[in-house]
Amino acid sequence: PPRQVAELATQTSKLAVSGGSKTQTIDEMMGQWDSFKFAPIRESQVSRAMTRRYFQDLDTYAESDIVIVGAGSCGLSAAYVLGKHRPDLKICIIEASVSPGGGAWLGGQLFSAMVMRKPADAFLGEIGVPYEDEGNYVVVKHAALFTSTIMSKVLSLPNIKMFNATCVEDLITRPSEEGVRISGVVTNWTLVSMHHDDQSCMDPNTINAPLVISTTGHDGPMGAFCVKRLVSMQRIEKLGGMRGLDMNTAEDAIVKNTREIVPGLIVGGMELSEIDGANRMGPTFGAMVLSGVKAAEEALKVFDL
Ligand code: AHZ
Repeated sequence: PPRQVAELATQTSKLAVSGGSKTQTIDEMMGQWDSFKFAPIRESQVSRAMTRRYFQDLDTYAESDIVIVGAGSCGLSAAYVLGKHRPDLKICIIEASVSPGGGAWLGGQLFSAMVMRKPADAFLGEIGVPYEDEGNYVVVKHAALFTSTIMSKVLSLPNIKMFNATCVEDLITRPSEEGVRISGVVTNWTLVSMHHDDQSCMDPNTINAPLVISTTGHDGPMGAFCVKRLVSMQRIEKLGGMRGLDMNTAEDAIVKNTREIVPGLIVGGMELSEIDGANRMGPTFGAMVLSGVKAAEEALKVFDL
């Protein structure tokens, strides 16, 4: 009966509160497994704990200050700098994959170590990732150490929300003196976006923002999304197309060319190589983090006005 259900819910939430307040350390827990018991819970509490927060976040970030598209090494670095410097800005990250991090979980091919050329070691020092100094470059013992650390820093910031398993499938535009200004993003669950061709119409959702930073990587099933859309909406004539690998040329070019491509859209990381016809650098990540820093700096100029 509904009354009993309500009473049980009240009881379990009281128990959960008292259970939660009696904090036991892990060391105290060890060796006590015979008497071990979790604090009780009602299933609906779990559902509500998740959905209430998610829908609150959707509401809060429907009007964001900055949207970052793509949570690879470049996007996460940009998010870190922005979130740290401007705790007053609402920063929303949209990541197509369930697992954020892009190509930065391994150092290259399937090898673990991650190389960063100097002076990008400054970024590792900033976020507290240890490395071996090899002279002109440094080596992090596992790329996942870098990626998990930057991600934990970014996700701990109160003014940043990441919506993963969600992709940007279009850009919001507004007429402006320069022709068009990018004013936000059109989103959908990635799994829904992947089925537009075999299901009936499944309309998307939107996020308004005066500034979008796109870091969706080089061309691929999802990559280079925003710059490809700029071509199809006739804001740029054509893509230069990423060129062959040259570490020295490529990394300098990516950092140098990190910029606002059309009003309201800053592009960073490997997505840039598709516009500019720049070389790829392969498995060296200094340009990704410093392009993220520069993209953040470009964005901050807009908000510092
Ligand atoms: O899932 C993508 C990845 O996590 C995400 N993404 C792509 N399209 C998206 C869309 N909506 C939302 N439409 C989208 N998310 O963007 C992220 C891109 O991460 P990445 O690691 O591919 O790009 P990056 O520019 O941050 O780093 C590039 C790393 C590379 S590639 C490379 C080479 O090929 O030579 N070398 C380096 C260092």
